[in-house]
Amino acid sequence: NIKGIIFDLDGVLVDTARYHFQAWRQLAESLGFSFTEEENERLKGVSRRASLEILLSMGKLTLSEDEKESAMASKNKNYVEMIGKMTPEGILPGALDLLKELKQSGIKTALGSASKNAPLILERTGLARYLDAVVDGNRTSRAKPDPEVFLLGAGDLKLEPGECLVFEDAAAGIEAAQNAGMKTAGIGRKNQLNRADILFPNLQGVTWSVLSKKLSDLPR
Ligand code: G16
Ligand code: MG
Repeated sequence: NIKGIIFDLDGVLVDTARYHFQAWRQLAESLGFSFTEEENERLKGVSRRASLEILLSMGKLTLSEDEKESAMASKNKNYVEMIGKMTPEGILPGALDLLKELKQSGIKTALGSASKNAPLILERTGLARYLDAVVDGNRTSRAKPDPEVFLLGAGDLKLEPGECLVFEDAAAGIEAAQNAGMKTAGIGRKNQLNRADILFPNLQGVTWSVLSKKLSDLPR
C-alpha cells in the first residue's frame, strides 16, 4: 500500500532537463565534438561527475583531473545562470495539482534528486512548501541507479521502501527506485522507460485516484 510518493526533480516536477542538455552540449562543443538530444538520454538523472565521464567517453576524450574540475565548473556556471532565472512557470503542467491533492489526501511527498542545485530550483519555483522531505545531491554520495537517494527519502518520511512510489523521467532513476524496492512511475516514452511499472507522458491529469487504480491493477 502506497503511503508516500518520491519525486525526481529534473524532467518530472520542473522543466530543467533541457537546461542540463543545453549546458552539456555547450561544453561538448567547446571541447570539439557534437552532442545530440538522443545521446543526452544517458546523462539524465546521473550525477554531474558521472555525466561528464559519459560525455567524455562519447567524445572519445581524456581529460586530467584538473581539466575535469574546470569542465564541470563551466557546465554548472552555465546551468546555474539558466535556473537562476526560473519562476513558478517552470513547474511542469500537472505537477502542482498533484502535489496539492496528495497533501490533502494525507500522502507524504519527498524529493529524490541527484542535483546539487535542487535547493535553488525549489526556491525559485516555490515548490519547497509542497514537499515533506528533500533529498538531493548534497546529501548523497552514490549516483542513480544506486538506490541511496530514494532510501534516504523513505527514511525521512518514516516509510518502508515498499510503501513508496517513485516518479522518474530517467532510466537510471527507474532502476534506482527498483533497486530500492519501490514501485515506479515513468514520465516519458516507453522506449526509454520500458522497465517502469506505470508510465505517463507527463503529470497532466495524473491524480491520486488515477494512480491508485493503476497501482491496484499491477500484478503482485
Ligand atoms: C539531475 C539531472 C541530471 C544532473 C544531475 C546533477 O537529476 O537529471 O542530468 O546531471 O541532477 O545535477 P547538478 O549538476 O545540478 O548537481 P534529477 O535526479 O533531479 O533528475
Ligand atoms: Mg530526472
